[in-house]
Amino acid sequence: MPASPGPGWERLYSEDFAAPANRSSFVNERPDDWCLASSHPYARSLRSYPDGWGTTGDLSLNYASKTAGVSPTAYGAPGVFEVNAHTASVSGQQRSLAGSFFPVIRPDASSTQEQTAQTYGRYSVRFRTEGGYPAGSETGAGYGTAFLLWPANDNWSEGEIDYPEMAWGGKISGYVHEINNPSNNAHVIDTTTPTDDAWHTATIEWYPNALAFHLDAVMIKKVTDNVPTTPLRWGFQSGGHSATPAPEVQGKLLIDWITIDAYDGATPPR
Ligand SMILES: [Ca+2]
Repeated sequence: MPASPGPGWERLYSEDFAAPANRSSFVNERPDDWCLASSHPYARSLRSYPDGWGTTGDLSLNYASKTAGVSPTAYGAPGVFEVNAHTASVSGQQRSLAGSFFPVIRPDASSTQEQTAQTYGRYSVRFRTEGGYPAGSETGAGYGTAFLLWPANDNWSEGEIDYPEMAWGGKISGYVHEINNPSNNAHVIDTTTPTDDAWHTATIEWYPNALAFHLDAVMIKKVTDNVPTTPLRWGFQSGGHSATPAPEVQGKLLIDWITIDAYDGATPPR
């Protein structure tokens, strides 16, 4: 994990997942609460969608308490957060389970918006996936993840930036939604980089009037329109991608580290 944010940025958040956590430990403080139980080692670092919340189209359920954990090591990386997607019985029904989380960038701030959102900034994640799609197919109904910037006030018309977004085992991609017409994509980011061949580092740099997207330290896209100007929170949602995964489909999203920086307002976009 880069120790210094470098010129132009102030480090707000860094999580290397150094503390192991059992898979059944990601339990929310209250059933409908987004906060993890206060005794959890990541209670000040991450929040979770409540257990049982449906994902888009109800293709799967968010179930942190059955899917999330932190391993001491995975694929040569120390301290790795995992979402272990699988099918299990919930209330007598077989359901596909994964989980969605977002970092707490200012845990001592007074409002939820201040705790989780900012205007402009830099977001980096080192990640990979393992499995999660039907045997013999990397495009069939499996699991997927969107790392996304979403309006802190939940007013979608203020914008949405998804990067990296991907079907597990597919290619890393991304989307910039149109301001005031968010069901349209203003920009699409395509790569030929698979999600499961190696660790990859994806970075969004969000400046006033510019968005720059980096993959493994190479800038792959820069856009200067449809740049949000109001507070957004960053999180990562995993679940059924395009359809409900078959019961035999299982896999993992793995995250080695996350960093989030504030923009200093002075340094021009790279
Ligand atoms: Ca780590």
